[in-house]
Amino acid sequence: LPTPGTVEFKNVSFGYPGAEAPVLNDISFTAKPGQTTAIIGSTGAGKTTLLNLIPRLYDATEGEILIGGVPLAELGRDTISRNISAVPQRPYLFSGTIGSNLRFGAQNATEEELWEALKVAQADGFVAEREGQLDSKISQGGTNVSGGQRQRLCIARALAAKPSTYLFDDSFSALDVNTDARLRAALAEPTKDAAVIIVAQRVSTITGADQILVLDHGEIVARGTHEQLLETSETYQEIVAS
Ligand code: TTP
Ligand code: MG
Repeated sequence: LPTPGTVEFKNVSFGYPGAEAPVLNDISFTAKPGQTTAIIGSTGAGKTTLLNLIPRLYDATEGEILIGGVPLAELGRDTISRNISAVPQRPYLFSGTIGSNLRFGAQNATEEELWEALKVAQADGFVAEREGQLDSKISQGGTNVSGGQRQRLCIARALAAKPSTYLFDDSFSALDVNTDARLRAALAEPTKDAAVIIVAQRVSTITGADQILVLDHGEIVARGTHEQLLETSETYQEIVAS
């Protein structure tokens, strides 16, 4: 993979198989390494669908997605999964230990690296308090940790893999505002050379993003920085006010 991995959408449209209307319509943007691209928009706007196209959970119906200038179809699934860490909207933990969950995608990570990832994800404190720490057991689906802890463990897992692209689907919403802010500040260093794409509910999560895409009914209706959008986009103003 030519690194660093710029993610580029070129006139991408997508509809779920069997559905009449497309969910995404003519989406074009570039997410550059070292930058944060944020996606905001109401529920059902297509944010998750858009993110899921990047690791090829589905393929675009029209248009093209490229990473590092190479079309996804030419990259191969192994390369894609090695280079992309996605934290899904409903993060999932496997039955096993905290360590084995963190090593998914980072088999050779040392314990030190796992603790470093946990620290960035603001998860080192509660893992240190658990009996067995990295060896502490996670039940199927991660039901013996809280939703916010599960989210942070999945963020730590994403970091441990050291990818060139990070996809965060609403990953900060279960966190209180202060933890959210600390976590994003801590993310700056480990993600500084990566393309970071963040779907967010809370505007405060993304005010510092290099570019914000406002998605509405599958279309990008506005784009810019927080300050620019406050001036130019009624949809964005409504989101901020809500
Ligand atoms: P999403 O992409 O899930 O919308 P979203 O992520 O913006 O919403 P939220 O903020 O609630 O997370 O859905 C867009 C549309 O696609 C919606 O009409 C539901 C539909 N859809 C399917 O038909 N099948 C699917 O598997 C998914 C994920 C969505
Ligand atoms: Mg979603």
